[in-house]
Amino acid sequence: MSVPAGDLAKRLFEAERSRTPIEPLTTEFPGMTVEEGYRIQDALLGLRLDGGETLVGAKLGLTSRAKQQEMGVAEPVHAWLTDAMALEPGEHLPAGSLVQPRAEPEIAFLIGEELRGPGVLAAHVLAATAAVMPALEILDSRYREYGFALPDVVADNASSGRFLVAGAPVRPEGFDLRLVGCVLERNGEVVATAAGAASLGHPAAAVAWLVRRLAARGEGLRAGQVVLSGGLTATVPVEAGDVVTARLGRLGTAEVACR
Ligand code: OOG
Ligand code: MG
Repeated sequence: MSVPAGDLAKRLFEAERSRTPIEPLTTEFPGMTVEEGYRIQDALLGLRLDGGETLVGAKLGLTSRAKQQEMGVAEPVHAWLTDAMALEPGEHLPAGSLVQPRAEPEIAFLIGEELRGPGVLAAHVLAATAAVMPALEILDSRYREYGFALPDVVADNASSGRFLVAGAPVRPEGFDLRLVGCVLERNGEVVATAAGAASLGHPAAAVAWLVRRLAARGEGLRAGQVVLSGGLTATVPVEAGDVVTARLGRLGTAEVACR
């Protein structure tokens, strides 16, 4: 028997709107599959679009060992990004707008040419990328204390909250994205370090994995879309008064102040 995807999407949508965390869906539906999680995620996107939001791209999650160990989930996931989730450089994050915000450093891709199909590799992704930029994702789970299994986090749009894409756009040519250093700071203190290779070996390989997964559903990435290629380090919790900074070598710096 399948789960009521539309109803569960509404439950997650309402939890986000009311900032009231809920029990993981798998508590009520222990047999829920990852596939059903993606159906709920798509229904949730439908609710956002009906509410006036615009699809601006996609995100990868749980692509680095640091993240998989932190969350106890050993498989990558993907989810959607809308304009309502975007922070512009310099914009403050109102602490009260999210329930349990956690920040993570990522490398963002601005897609320059359509990417679709089951045979897409990292090389195709790099050739179709207009620019790479430093990013911070501010996660927020709809589940109490981020307690979830794989199907739950998929349904919850991979804990999407807000995201900032910053820096000056850099073409992904002439250097190795695996070797881009990553330093995450909170209030000037270094809390985690990594390199681009943390995300599935190469951030472009992570994006290629996403494109192949979308191809299996008849979808792809369009020119102009933004992709977050996966958190490189474990997250750091943020609260009012915190400034969180992601330094990503030659890509530059993304910084968010929370108040
Ligand atoms: C799931 C979202 C993971 C990432 O970059 O790994 C994610 C979570 O950690 O709550 O966005
Ligand atoms: Mg992320």
